[in-house]
Amino acid sequence: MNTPVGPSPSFSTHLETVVQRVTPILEAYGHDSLVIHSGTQRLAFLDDQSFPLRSNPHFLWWVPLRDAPDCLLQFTPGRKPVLVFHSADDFWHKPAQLPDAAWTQCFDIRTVNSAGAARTALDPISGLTAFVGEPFEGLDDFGFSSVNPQQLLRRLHEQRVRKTPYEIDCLRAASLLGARGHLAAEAAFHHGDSEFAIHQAFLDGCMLREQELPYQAIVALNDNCATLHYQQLERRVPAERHSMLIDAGAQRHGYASDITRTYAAAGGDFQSLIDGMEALQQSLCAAVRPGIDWRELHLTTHQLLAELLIEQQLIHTDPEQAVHSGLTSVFLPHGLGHLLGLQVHDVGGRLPDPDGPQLDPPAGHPYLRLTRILEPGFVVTMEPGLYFIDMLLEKAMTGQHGNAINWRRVQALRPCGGIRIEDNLVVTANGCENLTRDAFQILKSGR
Ligand SMILES: [Mn+2]
Repeated sequence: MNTPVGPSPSFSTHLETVVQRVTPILEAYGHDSLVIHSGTQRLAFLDDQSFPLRSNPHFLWWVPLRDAPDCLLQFTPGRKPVLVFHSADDFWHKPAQLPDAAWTQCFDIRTVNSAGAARTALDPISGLTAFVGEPFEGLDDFGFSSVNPQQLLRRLHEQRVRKTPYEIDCLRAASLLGARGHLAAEAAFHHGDSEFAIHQAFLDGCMLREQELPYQAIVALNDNCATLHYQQLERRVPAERHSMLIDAGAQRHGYASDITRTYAAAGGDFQSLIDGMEALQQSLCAAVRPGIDWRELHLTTHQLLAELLIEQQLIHTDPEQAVHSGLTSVFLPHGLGHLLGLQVHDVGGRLPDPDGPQLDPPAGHPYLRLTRILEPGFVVTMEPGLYFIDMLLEKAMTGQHGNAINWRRVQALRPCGGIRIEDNLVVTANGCENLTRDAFQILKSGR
C-alpha cells in the first residue's frame, strides 16, 4: 500500500492512456482535434461576487489543475497536447500559477494574460475541431465545428469509467485526506459539539476549505440523520445526543472520496443496529469483484436488510415478502452506490455501450445510479443505509406495510434518525481494494 504525498509520478503514463483512448474516438467522429475548457468563474446576479469555480471534469482528466479558470487544452492526435494557461493581469486577485511539477513537462504550455488572448494561442482551429466545456462569451468566434456533441461526450464519459493507476493513486490520497477529516469529526462528536462545529473539525482535519470539497458535507445529529442529503448545520448543541451521521469526502487533483460513518452517542439498541449494518456493509464489500451485476447486488442488499430488520424486531414478515412488497425500501430508499472519480457521482453508471440504450435500474428502485456489471478499474461507493424517515413511515403506516412494522420499536429508534456506512472500492482483477478502510487503518496505526 502506498500513500502518495505529491503529484503521482505515473501522470505521464495516465496521459498516454488518455491519448490512446481519445485518438480513435476523434477519428470515428471525424474530428481532427479536441479543445477542452477548464471552466469560467460565474458572477452572481447583479453582483461582482463570483461562485466558487467547479472545474470541467473533462479538463481535469487531462490536466491536474484546479482553480485555473479560462484555460484551454488542445489535443491533436500525433502532437504533444497544448495547454493554454490563463494567468490574468489582475491586482485584485492572485493570478493562477503553474505549479513546479513534473506533469507540466507533458504539455506544450502557452501562457496568456487574458481570456481573449487564449484563442490566438491555440493551434489554428479547423472546421473539424470539437469543443467540450461550458459555453462562455465569445465561444462562437472560435469557429468550432461542434460544441459538446452528445455522441462524443458519451464516448468520453465511457473512457473515464475505468481508472488508470494515476487516478487510483489520486483516489487513494483523497480517501486518506477524507479519513483524517472523519477522525477529527468523530472526536468533535464525542466531545459534544454542534453540527456546525463538527463540520469545521472535518474541514480542519482534511485541511480543505468548504469550496474545495467534492460535495457539500452532510453532518447530522439525531433525527437529522434521517434526511438523506441533510444540509442545515445547526449551530446549537442539541439538548440530547443520540447519534451522528457524517457523509463527507475530500479530493486530490479533483478526484473525490465519498465516505459515510454513523455513530451512537452511547451503547444500546441503536449501537446494535449500527453493528448489524456494519456487518451487512462488510459482507457486501466482500462480494465486489469483476463480473458482479450491481443491480443484483443492490437487490441482495435489500434481502440482507430484510433479515436484519427482522432480527432487530423492526418488522415481522418473511424476508422475501419484505423485499418484494417494497417494505425494505421504506427503510432504504436510495441506491447501493455509484461510480466515483472526478465527479462524486461519476459519469457512465448506466451506459455500458455509448451507442446503446442505458441500463435501467430494477423496478421499484429508481435511484440506483449504477446498473452495470463491474469491471477491473471501476471505482464504486458501497453505501447501504437504514433510516427512519418521517415521510416514508407515515405513508407506510396507513398503507399496505402498516401491519408488518413494529411501530413501538420504530418509535424508540426514530430520534436516532438513521444509519449509512459508505466505503470507496476499486474493482481489481479478482476482487477489490477498499480505499476507505485502508485509509482509516493507516491513520489508526500511525503510519
Ligand atoms: Mn456516495
